[in-house]
Amino acid sequence: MEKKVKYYLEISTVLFLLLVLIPRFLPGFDNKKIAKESTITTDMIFVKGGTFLMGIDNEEDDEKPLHKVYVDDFYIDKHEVTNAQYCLFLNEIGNQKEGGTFWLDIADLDCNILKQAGKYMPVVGYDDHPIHEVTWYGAAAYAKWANKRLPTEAEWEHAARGGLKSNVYDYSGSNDADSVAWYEKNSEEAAHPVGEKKYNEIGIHDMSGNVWEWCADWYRKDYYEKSPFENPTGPSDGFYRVLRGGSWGSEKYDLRCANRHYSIPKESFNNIGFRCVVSGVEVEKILKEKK
Ligand SMILES: [Ca+2]
Ligand SMILES: [Ca+2]
Ligand SMILES: [Ca+2]
Repeated sequence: MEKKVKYYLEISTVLFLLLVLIPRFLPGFDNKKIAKESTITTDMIFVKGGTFLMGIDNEEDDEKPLHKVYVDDFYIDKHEVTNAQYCLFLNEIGNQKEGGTFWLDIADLDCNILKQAGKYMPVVGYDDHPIHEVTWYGAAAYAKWANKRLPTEAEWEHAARGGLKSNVYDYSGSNDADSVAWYEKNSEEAAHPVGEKKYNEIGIHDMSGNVWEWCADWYRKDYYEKSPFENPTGPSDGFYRVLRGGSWGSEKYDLRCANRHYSIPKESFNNIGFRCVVSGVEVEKILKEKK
């Protein structure tokens, strides 16, 4: 190699390393925070708080009674968390054990994330597919890493129903399941890339179908009979965590906004994923700090 070329390459390597490394040691530099600010404006939907009707009478027992609930303002992910997003988290934090199982069941043949040369990456063609084979713990850990949290069951239902702009559809965004959801009739037995179906009244995709979504709450069948009116957060303990929305393998009936389902938090399946929320007050705080 010519001396000049070699010299240039060495200088550019040093410059590159300085540019990458120096900001990490400057005060106030916080990768995660920056990620969070940008994702709030581009990847999250503002859901105006207020009073809405949660549940439904005359369907499954755990959905009754129809009752008034108030929730505060919050932001919710426009899409289910994807394999590409989950890999960013795994490459920073690792795949840890919690509750007796790994956050991501990477040994399961259905899992669309691989570990190669110590790095997690989506299987080719699966970047934009929703993460699945993830436990409730794995969902909650991702949310915490992203400075977000899992939605309460009440927040999830308020958002799925279209917030204060709700048209009171059966499914999130329509009474026609095919226009808004991947489910047993149209999915060909697999999840699809997020955001391909029509969004709901306030711009959120795939709340009905594609993958079930873990919520923060413990599940209890009779919870609605005596749940608090304001910002309910579920029973104080339990055995199952709440799942919402139905999946690519569900019957239409399970896609309903009011439908409730549940699973054991340390278990993972090829039809369960999640999305995250941030409280409105948290976002205000971040925006104020930015000014
Ligand atoms: Ca979903
Ligand atoms: Ca149900
Ligand atoms: Ca599994």
